[in-house]
Amino acid sequence: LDEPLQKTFCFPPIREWDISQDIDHILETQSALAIDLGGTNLRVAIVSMRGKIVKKYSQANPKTYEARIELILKMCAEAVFDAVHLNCRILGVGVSTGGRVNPQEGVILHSTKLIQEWSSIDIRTPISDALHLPVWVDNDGNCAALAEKKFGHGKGVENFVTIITGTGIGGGIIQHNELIHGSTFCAAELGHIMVSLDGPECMCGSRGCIEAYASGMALQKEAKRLHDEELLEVEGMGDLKKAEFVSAIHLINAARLGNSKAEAVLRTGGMALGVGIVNILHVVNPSLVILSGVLATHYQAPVQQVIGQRALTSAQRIQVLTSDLEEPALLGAASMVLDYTTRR
Ligand code: ADP
Ligand code: BMX
Ligand code: MG
Ligand code: CA
Ligand code: ZN
Repeated sequence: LDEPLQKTFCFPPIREWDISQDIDHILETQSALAIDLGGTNLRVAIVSMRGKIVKKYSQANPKTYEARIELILKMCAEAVFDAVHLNCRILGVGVSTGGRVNPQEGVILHSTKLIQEWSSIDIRTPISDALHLPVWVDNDGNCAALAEKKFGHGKGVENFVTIITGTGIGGGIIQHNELIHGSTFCAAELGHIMVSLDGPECMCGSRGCIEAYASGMALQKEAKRLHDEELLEVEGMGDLKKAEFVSAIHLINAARLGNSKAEAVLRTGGMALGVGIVNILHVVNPSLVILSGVLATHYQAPVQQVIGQRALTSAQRIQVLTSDLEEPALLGAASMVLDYTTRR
């Protein structure tokens, strides 16, 4: 502009607008409340859009419907209160739970004995009524797959499968970038792939399921059996008193210290899981399998080995990775909220 005109239109200099700062702010503050209900634990977390767990709350999952709902609402109320002070804006609630879930209705259709009094349950209504927030629900293994897709090794991978070990074994299948739910919301119940005609009893009422061989609960049962027969203790493990609570962790420690009985249990678990995964490869032929949960690192090598021995040539080259996510089920629950509420 020439001088006189500049004087006539004397605008203040326009502030240089840094859009990346605004996006940063949104990613930091826009958050979801995530809930994960498992065979042992009930967890609630505030999760930011970036997939950061800002704060986490853990309790034992109560054994009755009434106590469970009461505790969920109490933990959520505490988290909503804390979110204000943490400068987190809660957009909605995502629920990850064991059991067959109809995500459209927000209903848990059926659960195994792993979670009692948890069949035909509308979980959406009590939470949305109490918190006045939209609520999304899906199965925990399915949520773990969503988390891998958004934040983990599944980013940009069109076809992959995830297996999550906890008290039970959960699964999730991403096919053409979408979760598979199946005709009655029972797809990807990968813990109940059967690898023998008889085999150990499973919490689902059947037998020979990979969950009955390789889950945290299966290993704990074997640990207890060995402990009762005084076969678990080995030198270097410290004193395992007769009455002490034994867990999968004791079994793993004993195996590491050379206890051959414990090693055999873990070997069988790894073999069962591996054969189960080979079956998955032959049904959906994913390019990647992601193992997550408490036992993932113990199973990666045996699973890879069984694939090498037992899979068809065309399925041999698929990758088996261990998840690098802290809490896949919780993060996946959050991702349902973050993806839906920001979709245009
Ligand atoms: P949930 O099944 O309730 O979702 P978790 O994923 O937290 O719960 O898994 C709990 C199960 O994992 C229990 O059976 C517990 O004994 C077992 N566990 C917890 N930590 C470890 C660990 N470090 N190594 C092996 N097993 C573990
Ligand atoms: C059970 C089953 C699955 C679940 C899996 C992992 C119920 C209640 N649960 O196989 O739906 O995905 O456990 O659950 O039917 P977790 O307890 O190990 O987290
Ligand atoms: Mg779980
Ligand atoms: Ca599943
Ligand atoms: Zn089963």
